[in-house]
Amino acid sequence: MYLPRLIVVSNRVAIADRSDKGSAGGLAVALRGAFQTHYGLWFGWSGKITARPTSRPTIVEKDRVQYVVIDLTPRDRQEYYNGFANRALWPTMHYRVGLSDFSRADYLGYRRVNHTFASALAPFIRPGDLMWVHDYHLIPLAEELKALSVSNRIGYFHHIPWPAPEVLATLPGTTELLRSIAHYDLIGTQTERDADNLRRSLIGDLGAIPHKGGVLEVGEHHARIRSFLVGIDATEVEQFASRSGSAHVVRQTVEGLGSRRLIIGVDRLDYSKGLPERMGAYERFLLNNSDQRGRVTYLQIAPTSRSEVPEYAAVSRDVNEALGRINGSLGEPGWVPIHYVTTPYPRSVLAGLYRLASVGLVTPMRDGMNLVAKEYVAAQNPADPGVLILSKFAGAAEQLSSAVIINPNDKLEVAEAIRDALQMGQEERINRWQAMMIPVRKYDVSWWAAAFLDELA
Ligand code: ADQ
Repeated sequence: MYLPRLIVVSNRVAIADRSDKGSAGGLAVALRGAFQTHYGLWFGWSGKITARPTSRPTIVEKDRVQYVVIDLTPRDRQEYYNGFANRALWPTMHYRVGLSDFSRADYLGYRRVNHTFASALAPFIRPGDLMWVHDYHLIPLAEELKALSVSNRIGYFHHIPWPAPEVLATLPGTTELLRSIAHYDLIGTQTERDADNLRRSLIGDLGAIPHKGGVLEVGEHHARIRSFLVGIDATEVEQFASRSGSAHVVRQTVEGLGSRRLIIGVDRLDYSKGLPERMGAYERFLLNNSDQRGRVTYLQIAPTSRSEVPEYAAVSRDVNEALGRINGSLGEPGWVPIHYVTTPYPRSVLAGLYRLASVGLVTPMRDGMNLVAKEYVAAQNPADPGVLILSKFAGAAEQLSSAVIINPNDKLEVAEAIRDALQMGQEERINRWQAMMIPVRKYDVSWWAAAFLDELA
């Protein structure tokens, strides 16, 4: 079967690495699957900074993929990446309007870098290539490419939530971004709720005309908007988890636990993941169930991310404050209530740790999908699975309705869910787990990439 060449564009490019090193980021994990079937090219920022602007890319070939990367200037990184993308768009799209900090200079920097990306990429594009652009950093890219006479089909996948129109409208510049996004032929969101929010913004703000099949006519453009819930490589996680017992970290954890039961959380350190709130709920659980003190251990793995953005330093302080308070006031000689580590782990080790845990705590305040929820489920022992506690505000809740679904803003509800999960009988655990494994296996990462690319082609 003939497959067109695939060009993937994302802010950062993760050059393939078979060493199974940990990379804490959902996008890199998800995209690895897309290149397993298509020959292709991956374009984006190298992660490096150079003093002078350059649009001459560096090219690296590896495992059937050509990586084409450019460096950014300190100003680009500040305005485009730390600024508009991560201090304005990210909080607004996660419904944290109060944390959003708009600056016109950052917005102009965001548009400028999108223009730089388009100019550097255009010479590599051949007729017939399928183009797939990823995430909120690059909303204007199709418009920039089309201005350079690129006429290929271009799809866009939005990995984070698309907020309700009233929320989006609080951020200056978004009417222009809506005009830009309409240049894509296909726009994928995680959930139907996100797709609906985007359609409502386009209709309300730009007077777009809805047609059959989720297509919107926006001026001279026709964009199709559909949800494609992103999946994981379920088979890999299952295999890693069932073989992970010998890994050093896993053995060490087993020894350290003794007869205690493990509760696990794995997240990038980000305010959207609700870590201080989660720790507060665990504290409430220990206060209300004093018989559980010394009988459970909560392991929170949270590698730092975006540390140059002030709100991330603030969440790090909040986490450390909660950690000190809880471990100081509830810990006892020989028992630490929360173990907190900031190290990235290989995927195989993470899978082993998930499998050890009686409870998976996935309680984001908002999340596009949340792959950790699916990884936790896939890693469980089928005969004796643990219980997933999942926020209703994670996209994953749309598929994993057999998890224990909670509202992360209600500490007591989460505390009670932890208690119930620890007490849940084997039959109920198995029933819930089997129900969740059906979508986790069926709608895996290969399904996601194939479904999007088929539709785009
Ligand atoms: P993220 O916000 O990064 O992703 P998530 O979906 O949970 O969140 O993905 C994180 C990934 O990083 C997981 O695969 C996890 O295993 C890995 N990871 C986390 N901590 C790690 C550690 N210490 N060591 C190694 N690996 C670690 C964004 C959106 C999500 C969306 C994804 C994919 O915010 O909502 O699900 O993209 O679309």
